Amino acid sequence: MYTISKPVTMALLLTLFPMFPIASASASTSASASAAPTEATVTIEKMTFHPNSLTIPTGTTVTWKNNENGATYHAIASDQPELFQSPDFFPGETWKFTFTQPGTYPYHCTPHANRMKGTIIVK
Ligand SMILES: [Cu+2]
Repeated sequence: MYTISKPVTMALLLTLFPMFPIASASASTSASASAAPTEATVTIEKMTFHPNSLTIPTGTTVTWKNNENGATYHAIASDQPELFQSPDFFPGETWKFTFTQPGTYPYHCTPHANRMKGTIIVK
């Protein structure tokens, strides 16, 4: 009895056990492939972008949020012409842009170009 049931148990273990790593590996692969788009936020306070330099994965949507006190409006524009340009947005308002290509994207604030500069690094 033992000589028969033991090999059967071993065979069952060998058959079943490798399924767990395979199942978890395929689960994590599909999870990263179908992951929801990443979101990131740059806050604007006292004429400064926080963070000033932001590194994100490709496909991330960046939201710029105007957190100024008062009525100071800002507008986000890529240094490279015609890549992105927001309208003016006021305290409490936001503007979003999705980065679909890897690269380094320096940008500035249109009304305060001389003192408000930031960089988005897309990997
Ligand atoms: Cu500004």
